Amino acid sequence: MKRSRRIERRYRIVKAALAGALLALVLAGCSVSAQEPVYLPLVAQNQAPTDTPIPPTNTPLPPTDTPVPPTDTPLPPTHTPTATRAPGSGSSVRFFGNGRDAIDRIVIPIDAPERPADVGATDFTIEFWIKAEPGANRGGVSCNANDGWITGNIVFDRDIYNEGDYGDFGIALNNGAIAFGLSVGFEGTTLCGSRNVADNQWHHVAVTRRTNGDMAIFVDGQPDGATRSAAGDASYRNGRATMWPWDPYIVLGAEKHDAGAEYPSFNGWLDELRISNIVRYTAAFTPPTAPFAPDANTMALYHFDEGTGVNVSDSSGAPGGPSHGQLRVGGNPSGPAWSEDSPF
Ligand SMILES: [Ca+2]
Ligand SMILES: [Ca+2]
Ligand SMILES: [Ca+2]
Repeated sequence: MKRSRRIERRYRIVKAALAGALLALVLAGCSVSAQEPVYLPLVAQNQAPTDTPIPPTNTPLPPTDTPVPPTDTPLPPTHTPTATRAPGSGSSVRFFGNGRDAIDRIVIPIDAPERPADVGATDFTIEFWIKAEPGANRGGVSCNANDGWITGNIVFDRDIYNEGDYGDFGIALNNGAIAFGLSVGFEGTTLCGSRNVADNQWHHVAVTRRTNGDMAIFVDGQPDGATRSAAGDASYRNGRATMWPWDPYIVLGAEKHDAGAEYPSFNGWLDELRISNIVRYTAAFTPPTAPFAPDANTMALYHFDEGTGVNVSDSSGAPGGPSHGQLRVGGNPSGPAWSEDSPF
């Protein structure tokens, strides 16, 4: 009995001690609980570190050497034909080779709607009179190369940007001689003549092309080179979609896309441009001695005798026409300028 009381007393002591310990734990818990607000900043530290890299807000720009299409979408000429050419009152157009900002050139729309000046589905001839001062056109072309003509001083530009699709072509000065290039799809070449036309005299130039691929150049009625290259339709495909606003145009006197200094424009005079849907010359001939008169194969004819204003009239009378054009004037000296220096 005495022993069991002693045990009971010890049990009470232990019990009391346990109770005390439990109380202490509870108090300690209350203490931690009461201090929780103190640790709120620690919660804030769990937010994203402020030194996390922030994505750059300046979206990368495309390389600056990527050709950007001009934003001034050209409008087709709206004027009515004048066709009031007085004999002996001829003029020409004088380009200065400014070659930028779509200035110093003549533009002729050929699509939407399709115009007769859009030759190439059949055989064709392009001919004109040209005059240039020695040394004023220093561009050179890559002869016998596809698209080689585009680095010459461009006189007649029926290029489309990049590959030729149905086809594209152009005529340029190659160190004073004529170069005629044409492509169909990925195939094509540049035919180089050797006769100098940059001697400050007027010269008659004709280029011919057959759909079998035959190409030829004539200067002052003399053969100046011939070759056979890509066959097929070299016209501008009707309704062709493009992001390059000058694709569906013939451009005279400049590289139509203003792609850079390596594609120079023409510095000199141009007159009496005729575009035909047949090959008119197959051997030496006497150059014309008077302005052309339209016939059934004349698809476009420009006398450039307006002498003022920005409109150039197509006098061909071709069905589906006319294929009028416009001067886009600018630069220093300001071109194109009307000139009384002309063969007709
Ligand atoms: Ca004229
Ligand atoms: Ca092209
Ligand atoms: Ca067409």
